[in-house]
Amino acid sequence: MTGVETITLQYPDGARDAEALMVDPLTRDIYIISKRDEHPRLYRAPYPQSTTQTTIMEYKCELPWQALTYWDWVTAGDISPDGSEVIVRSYDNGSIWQRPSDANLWDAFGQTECPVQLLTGSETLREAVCFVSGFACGYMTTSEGTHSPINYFPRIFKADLDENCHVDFRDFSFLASAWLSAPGDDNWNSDCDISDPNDSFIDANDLAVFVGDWLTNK
Ligand SMILES: [Ca+2]
Ligand SMILES: [Ca+2]
Repeated sequence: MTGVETITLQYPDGARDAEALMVDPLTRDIYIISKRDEHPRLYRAPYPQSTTQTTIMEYKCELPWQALTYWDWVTAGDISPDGSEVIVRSYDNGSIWQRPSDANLWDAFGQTECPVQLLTGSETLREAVCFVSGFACGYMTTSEGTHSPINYFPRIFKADLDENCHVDFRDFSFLASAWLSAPGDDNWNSDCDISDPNDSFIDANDLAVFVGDWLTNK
């Protein structure tokens, strides 16, 4: 290979096995999550990383991941392109954490954990995960070996009224504008009728769905 530089990293607390490597798009820091620890450990190599000297990484936190069992090791992770979310997968579990605005990446792991769906049956070694953005929002997973399928998991939120993959105040403004409206009203907006079932009226039933989505996908 050409055009490649080597970054040599060292753990501050002894050798560890690790398979999850992430780059923070906001800071360009490199993060590694340890694999075979009962509680996975997060390490940071701050930007700019040396290509001539060994960088001793900083230990930042343990992942508060109660679903993991002893053999359910972390195999992959990714940070969303806007830096607002972290997804981590193990053999059997996957979760997304929201990073508060203007916060450090490790602060995300102090936030509410949102478990996500994985296809553990058809993925034998379950080694990779990444966010998808741009044309769609969601995440992809795949496994080791040749001809491993790539699985796409769309994240669809009814409350994402402007379809930008986030549920936030901008979406809420649409719901508020259509509040207590019905077809024929000047402020009627059928997109806001997200209650289950749709009932051609915008009220607390739609707000309940909205709040649920907002708490899941900020
Ligand atoms: Ca939105
Ligand atoms: Ca409704």
